[in-house]
Amino acid sequence: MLAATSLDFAWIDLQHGHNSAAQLLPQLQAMNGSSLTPLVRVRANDPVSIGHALDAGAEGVIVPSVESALDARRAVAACRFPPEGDRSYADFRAKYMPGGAMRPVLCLVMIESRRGVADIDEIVATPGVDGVFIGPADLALSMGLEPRSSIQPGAHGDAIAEVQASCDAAGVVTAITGDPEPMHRLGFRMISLGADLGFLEHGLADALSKLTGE
Ligand code: 3PY
Ligand code: MG
Repeated sequence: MLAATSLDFAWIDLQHGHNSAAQLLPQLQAMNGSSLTPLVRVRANDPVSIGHALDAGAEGVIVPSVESALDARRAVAACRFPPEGDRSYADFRAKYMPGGAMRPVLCLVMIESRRGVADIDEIVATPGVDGVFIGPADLALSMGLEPRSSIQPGAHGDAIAEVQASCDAAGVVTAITGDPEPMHRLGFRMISLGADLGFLEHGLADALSKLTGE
């Protein structure tokens, strides 16, 4: 269904939600070959999870909780074959994709903590980091705030603006989740519109309210 929309990308979440690594392959098969770029948020910054997602046909990975240049180098190394990195070669499925098993893939690192914001310049300067995905909820938690997916005025908003400015200066894309309209006004050009369960919840609430008037 997603592949038939005009979305530019979709991400399959293996960090949160209840998708499993076994479900990943058919989900990617359904999206490969469409105009949509399938990304996978891996469960953690570890080479096995990252390699598995890329071998299964992801066009890129979103790596959670990157807090330092060391974390960023680890994520990049898992995405790139030698000499740039140390990704292990497997050609079972990926070789049938356009570009083959060694096709270029995106490495997006998530900034979602105060520590990540503090090290943002070093993180975006890491060769091979294609973009930054901001996690507003975890970032808020790390600042002692409510874990909302929106941008909160004050220190939270300032931290997000700082990340955006560093990414712009380094020439890497900044992506974010949350309410798309304000995010777009703030200059974000890669925006995650929401999640399947949220759409289901809101769609059901809308349908019910039409019936009950509540
Ligand atoms: C966050 O807001 O922390 C996220 O990871 C968004 O998915
Ligand atoms: Mg998060």
